[in-house]
Amino acid sequence: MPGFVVLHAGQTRRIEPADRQLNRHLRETHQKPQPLHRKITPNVKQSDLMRIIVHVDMDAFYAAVEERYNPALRGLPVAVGADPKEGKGRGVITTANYLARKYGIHSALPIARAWRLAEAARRRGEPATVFIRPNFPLYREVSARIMQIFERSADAFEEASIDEAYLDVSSRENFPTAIEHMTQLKAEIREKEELGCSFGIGPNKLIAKIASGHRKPDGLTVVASDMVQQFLDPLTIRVIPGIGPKGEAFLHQRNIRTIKELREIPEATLTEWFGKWGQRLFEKARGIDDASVSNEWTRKSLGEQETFEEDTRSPSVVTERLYSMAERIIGKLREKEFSGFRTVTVTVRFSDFQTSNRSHSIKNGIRVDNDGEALRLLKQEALTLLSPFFDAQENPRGKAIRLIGLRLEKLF
Ligand code: TTP
Ligand code: MG
Ligand code: MG
Repeated sequence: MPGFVVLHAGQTRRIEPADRQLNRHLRETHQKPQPLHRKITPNVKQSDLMRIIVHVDMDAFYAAVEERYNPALRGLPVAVGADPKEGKGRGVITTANYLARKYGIHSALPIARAWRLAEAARRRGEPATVFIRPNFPLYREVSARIMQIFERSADAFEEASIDEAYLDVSSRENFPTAIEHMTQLKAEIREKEELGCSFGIGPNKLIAKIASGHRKPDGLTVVASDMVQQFLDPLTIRVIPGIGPKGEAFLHQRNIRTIKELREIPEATLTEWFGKWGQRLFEKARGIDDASVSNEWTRKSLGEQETFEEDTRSPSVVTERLYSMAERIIGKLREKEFSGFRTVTVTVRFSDFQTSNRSHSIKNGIRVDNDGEALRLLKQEALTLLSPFFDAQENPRGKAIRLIGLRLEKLF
């Protein structure tokens, strides 16, 4: 029985999430089961709850974009990078598609060496490699569109590089729903952008990132929290973000090749070798990572989301929650010593997971120095933004609401 689940396109496998396991245990011991739709109570810190973090990385990104816009390239080995000048070129490969990788061509390889590898393959009778100069504006444009798709699908989103992102989907509550959703997302990217990507799902960013690289291309690797150590142990230390060629060589000299071997090194030894980074490495070897998923802009905003115990159609229930969020958010705003805000956003997620945001910006902003007044104005703004979700235009089929969020942006 594998400790973690690797899903490829079209494959599914049943996973028993921790909360179902817990409930089975509770029932067997004649205790009351917990509701599966966990309510995120405002005074429970997110770090106290089980998180579900996704990392997604596009497959052979620059090369895949080139293939998408030039179908003649499909099925051929493609290397994107400097001009090879028949083997005399300077510069490096930015990336190669998976066919070219079979020849040993990869990112950061000197272009002249890539050329020699391609020539050698050609002489063996294999297809010739197509060398292409990078078209960065195109990659940025495609990246921006993909990021928008990812961003819509998460409670919190972080663009980690041109072709990768972290999504916090904790409010989707369990691994199976997250898996289903990410499978859909993968299909959506394939359909809209004709590109492949690999997903990793885990209890934190570190595990999600390692998982997304575990099976590439077109992978979906899921590591539940109780499987973390089993997943990590046999892997090479090189998969740990921050261990580059130098760190790897240093550890190899000390006979440390796998994460299991790294885990056997005492913390004091690691700090002696690496200083403060040694402490982080000690944690990473154990799959520990508390970093939150956040883009710079999210730090400049303040908000809360809450999933209802049961989906609701009651305006008074939703309004009441929204008002109490408003109170807490104004409190936080003052705690963090901001003077005010300019934009208010209300998020509504319906029972079918369709999620909509409505925002309003107030030209001169709302100041929090007169606390009572700011709260009154915020409640008014929030209610104005919320009410259309109850009318036939925004919600023609009268869907029930699953989650509500309130966020203040453009803080000052
Ligand atoms: P990666 O995600 O590292 O690589 P990739 O998407 O090409 O391939 P895969 O993820 O399937 O292994 O990097 C994303 C893009 O960033 C890549 O397409 C080109 C660029 N890049 C460089 O320009 N130089 C580099 O050294 C690397 C690693 C990537
Ligand atoms: Mg990639
Ligand atoms: Mg990447």
